[in-house]
Amino acid sequence: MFCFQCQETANGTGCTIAGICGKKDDLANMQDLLIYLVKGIAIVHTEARKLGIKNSNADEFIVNSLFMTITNANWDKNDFFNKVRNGLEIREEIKMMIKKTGAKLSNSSDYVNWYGESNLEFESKAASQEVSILATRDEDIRSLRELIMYGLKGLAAYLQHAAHLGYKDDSIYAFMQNTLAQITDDKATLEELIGLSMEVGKYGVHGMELLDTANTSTYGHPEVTKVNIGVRQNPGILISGHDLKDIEQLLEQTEGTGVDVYTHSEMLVANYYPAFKKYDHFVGNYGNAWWEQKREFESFNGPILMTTNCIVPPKASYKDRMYTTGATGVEGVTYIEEQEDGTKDFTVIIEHAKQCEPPIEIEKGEIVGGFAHNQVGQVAGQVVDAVKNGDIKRFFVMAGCDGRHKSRTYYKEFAEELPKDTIILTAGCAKYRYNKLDLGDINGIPRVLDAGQCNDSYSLVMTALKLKDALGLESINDLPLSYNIAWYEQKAVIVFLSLLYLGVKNIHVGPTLPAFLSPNVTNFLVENFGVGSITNTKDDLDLFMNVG
Ligand code: FSO
Ligand code: SF4
Repeated sequence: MFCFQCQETANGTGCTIAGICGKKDDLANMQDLLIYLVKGIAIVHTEARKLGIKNSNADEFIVNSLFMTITNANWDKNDFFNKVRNGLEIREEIKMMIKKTGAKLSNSSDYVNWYGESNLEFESKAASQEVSILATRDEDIRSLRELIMYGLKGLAAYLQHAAHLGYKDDSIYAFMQNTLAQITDDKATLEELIGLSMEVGKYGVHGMELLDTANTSTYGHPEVTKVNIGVRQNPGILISGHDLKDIEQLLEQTEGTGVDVYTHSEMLVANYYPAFKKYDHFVGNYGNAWWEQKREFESFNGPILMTTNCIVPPKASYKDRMYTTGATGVEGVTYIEEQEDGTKDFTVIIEHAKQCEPPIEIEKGEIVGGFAHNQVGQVAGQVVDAVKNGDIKRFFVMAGCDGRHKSRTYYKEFAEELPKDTIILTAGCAKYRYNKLDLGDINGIPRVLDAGQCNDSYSLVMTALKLKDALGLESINDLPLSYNIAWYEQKAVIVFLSLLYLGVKNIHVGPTLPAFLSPNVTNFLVENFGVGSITNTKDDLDLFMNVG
């Protein structure tokens, strides 16, 4: 195996024997094989599209497969066997459709031609060198191909949530597939791949915008909300991940059953949406970021529904209380299928909850969030006044991810050491490092403004654009705004590429730069975008506070 797609990769270079995340080499290889097949389907479907042939199964398959290979999403090797089998059928069906038109497929690579039937054949192909990331020998080409690939994986996650709510955009699917085809092309130059990675950022913005529209037109605009972090004395279900359609259905089905619902990690955002506030049994948020699952899932006592990554391989003590759905999977854990009519039946989880003890309280109190673009727009005047009269000196976008590394205490310390006349704009699970600190407010505006999930980084950009206009500035780079972003997995990569596409300069990415960025690609990002990493809180604060 070789995998270097996340921030916690072994020795900061790549996992080769087993993943730091827990991914074994056979699973890693099967994920590589699925990606290899996805590229093959993308090649044939891109050719088919030129002939006016469209196969919506291919669109769905590609999006779902990319999502399944995101860090900590799917741990079930059987899901990958099934997926590969299904993907081969789709690829062959499209080839047949092309053939019927009398046209000939111009690509004759192994991506479109390899075939296997048994799991054994799949495993042996999966372990072969040609399927590995390392098959691309040139480290700069490999770096750009993977930068693009991880951006597309992140984008796929957002597209799947949007599609779940009925929002699809064929132009994004077509772009995604054409791009996947291009990163298999040995003739693509470094310059072309750099251009392509910027295009991925452009579509990243479209994808996040699509999801924002899907979420807000279905559930209303997030609003300022105090979220309870304590517990009640009823049995509860904990729901984690990012999929709002899943929590909607869970809330509907648990109503009147005596079972409470709590969010974990990225699902916290559900508390901010008006549509979910009507449920009395929706108690609040339990716990912190994804990596604290082992402790927090144990003490929760009730069943846990994982709608997306991140899933930490579960401990035996709560594995039988875990359920997966969507792109996620864990061997031996019950998976909730979507039914023909598009709904999910959570009865088994609700009945399970009734047999469980109420959650053990691990915290008390409230956290405040819900500062997505619409809500911030409503207090924009107040914010602009505070900037003009000097009460707010600088904003810090501290969006992104949390993770296990000790070095991430930097973000807590950074938040604590920031001058009192600064505001943190956050989104994603990075916030758990500082959203429970008492950082106070400026003229009633909390010093930590949480927009929501990692995809709500889109909201932060909208906020920045609104501020830029209100302050009469030309570019968002003229704002008193710094970017100190924490990353972990591939959704953060699409957010990063989207920010670059929007022309945002001087983004600091930590706690370490991605291992998949080669020295030359890193130099390109430094020279053209001023991208940097982090050092220590004191030096970084000096740097940020003194940049005009
Ligand atoms: Fe991931 Fe990062 Fe959104 Fe977290 S990008 S790790 S669970 O912020 O949240 O999916
Ligand atoms: Fe290693 Fe991260 Fe890949 Fe897991 S996802 S195998 S930790 S690089």
